[in-house]
Amino acid sequence: MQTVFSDRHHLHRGTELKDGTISPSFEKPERADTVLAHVRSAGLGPVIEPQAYDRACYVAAHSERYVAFLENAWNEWRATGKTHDALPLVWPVRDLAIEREPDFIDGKLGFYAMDAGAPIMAGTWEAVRSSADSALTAMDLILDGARSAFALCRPPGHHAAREYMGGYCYLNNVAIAAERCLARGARRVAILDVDFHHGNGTQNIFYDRADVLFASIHGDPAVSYPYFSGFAREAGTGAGIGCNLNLPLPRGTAWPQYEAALASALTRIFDYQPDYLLISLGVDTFEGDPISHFKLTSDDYLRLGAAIAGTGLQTLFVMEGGYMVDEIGINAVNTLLGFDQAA
Ligand code: SP5
Ligand code: ZN
Repeated sequence: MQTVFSDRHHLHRGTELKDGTISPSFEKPERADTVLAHVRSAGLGPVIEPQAYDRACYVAAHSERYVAFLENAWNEWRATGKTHDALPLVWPVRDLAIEREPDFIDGKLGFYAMDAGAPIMAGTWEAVRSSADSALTAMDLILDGARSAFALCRPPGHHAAREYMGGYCYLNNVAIAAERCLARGARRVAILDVDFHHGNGTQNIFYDRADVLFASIHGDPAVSYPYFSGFAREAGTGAGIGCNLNLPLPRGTAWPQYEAALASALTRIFDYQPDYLLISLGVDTFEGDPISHFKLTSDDYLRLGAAIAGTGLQTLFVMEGGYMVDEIGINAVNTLLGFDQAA
């Protein structure tokens, strides 16, 4: 299968508050470079650059004012004299005012964020655009007839909601690709999220919709980030009731238990009869991941890819999380090889 990748992800290299200090984020440029090296050494297929897409493609999944915020945030931050990464430090929770966008950047950052995990620096917007454009370009390969494609996206996207960033995510790449499908004539699209963390942003964007089925297998939010979404009772609202499937699993989950949840997600997806399948491919379910708590092995990713191929659907893989830099390439590419071998 073809991989879509942009070097421009290097323009974003964020910091993170952890262990009482600010230090380089787990979500670092070496992640994507390692995956790319394994795509090449495994002979997965050609690697191409993304096309440039109009911002209307991003606004299909996000609000206009949120995209404008992402475009302008660094310049507004810089205008206050600061040169370090922009981070929010105040959030409009519970009874605080959520109706009005603040005028000043410190307030805007909190207004448009769920956590302090999505720092903005000088090159962030260029990197974020290149990541979304990679998902769009790979989606177009599939819409033009390819059985599968791999969008090697960085930064990741699945925590980004219609109007907020968080969890290393800014634009929701898989949601933007799903909207592309629908804009190009698909009737129904299914998204399967196998990142360790619940894809709260993707759920948020499609929660009231019947034309996108969102299914996610993830760490139980009672004990795992993002804590405030991903529970099994979240099944959709309005026209979208029944089109959101959360399968939370306990800490320590290994392949046998994971496979059972995967089988039920794939059954639901098959019954939905989507025109296309989009995978939010996080490999932070790996046993060695530094921030997550499942126990999948590198061989298990071959099984994951084969199971996904069993749906028979045209499938887009979109890179999300995975933080053990030494193994992330093996695990992501094993998923794709497992798919190819079974397809
Ligand atoms: C896309 C994705 O996988 N985002 C994950 C965001 C997780 N944010 C919470 C990180 C908490 C890190 N705590 C590390 C403690 C290890 N010593
Ligand atoms: Zn994750």
